[in-house]
Amino acid sequence: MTPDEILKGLYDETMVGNKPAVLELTQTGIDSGLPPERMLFEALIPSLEEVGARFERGDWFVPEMLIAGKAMAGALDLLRPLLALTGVESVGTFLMGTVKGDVHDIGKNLVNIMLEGAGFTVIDLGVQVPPEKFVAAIEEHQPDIVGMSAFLTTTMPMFKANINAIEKAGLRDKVVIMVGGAPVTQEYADVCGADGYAADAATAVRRAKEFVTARRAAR
Ligand code: B1M
Repeated sequence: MTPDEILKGLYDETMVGNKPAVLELTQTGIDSGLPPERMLFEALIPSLEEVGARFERGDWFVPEMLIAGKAMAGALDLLRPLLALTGVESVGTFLMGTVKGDVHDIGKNLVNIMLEGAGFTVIDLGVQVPPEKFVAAIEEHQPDIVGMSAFLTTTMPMFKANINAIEKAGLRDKVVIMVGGAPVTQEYADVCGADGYAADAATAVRRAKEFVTARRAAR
């Protein structure tokens, strides 16, 4: 298969949630030396974006989103070792979670993979993380950065609730707080009192590195 055929196949089969075909095509891509970033950014992510657009238009429904998401997650599992470097000295510790009420995790997991690839130690609290769990994990792991993802306009207010809980626990000055997720904007991040925002995984890594460098310099 040519690279273009693999990419087109990945786009089409992710869209219809054909996980076995997506896994096979991802493996074919890996075996033939197709860069994992191309599979991600030229096929898998655009495919999920189209799924989202169809859902928004009312053409597709939750089951279609679910199977497409599962197919994408399977591909990410195969790509993870190629995207994440190993044996690199830790740049810093990043505590990450999707906020309470929100089960979306593909974007969060992708940010995690890219952070690990850049040398961060990532502690992933998973999805539906309540404020008290963020607080307990900060106390336990003492991360440099706390990252929160929200993918629904209805769950974005949890950023503020989490930040309030972190403040109340006397931990706000000890961590940098970054937020992100599909509906989040820089303006929203500012309003809820976060230190940083990124629209995508690559920008999240760049911002995280900048924050850690600034923290080290300030000590
Ligand atoms: Co849902 N969903 N979903 N969904 N889903 C969206 C998010 C939606 C935009 C679809 C749409 O209408 N176009 C819409 C939200 C609308 C809104 O509120 N603005 C939506 C909805 C409405 C819902 C339900 C309410 C549907 C329903 O039940 N009626 C429901 C809610 C469930 C809940 O959480 N309580 C629901 C459910 C689901 C599934 C479970 C079926 C499934 C999730 C599977 C999973 O994640 N395990 C699902 C899916 C797959 C999607 C879409 C199609 C794809 C999401 C995705 O994985 N994108 C999505 C449509 C879309 O996004 N276009 C949609 C790919 C991923 C790589 O991108 O997630 O944006 P993204 O992550 C990016 C950036 O956001 C950023 O970096 C990532 C990588 O570049 N980023 C950060 C993420 N976290 C960051 C943190 C940072 C910095 C950057 O710093 C800490």
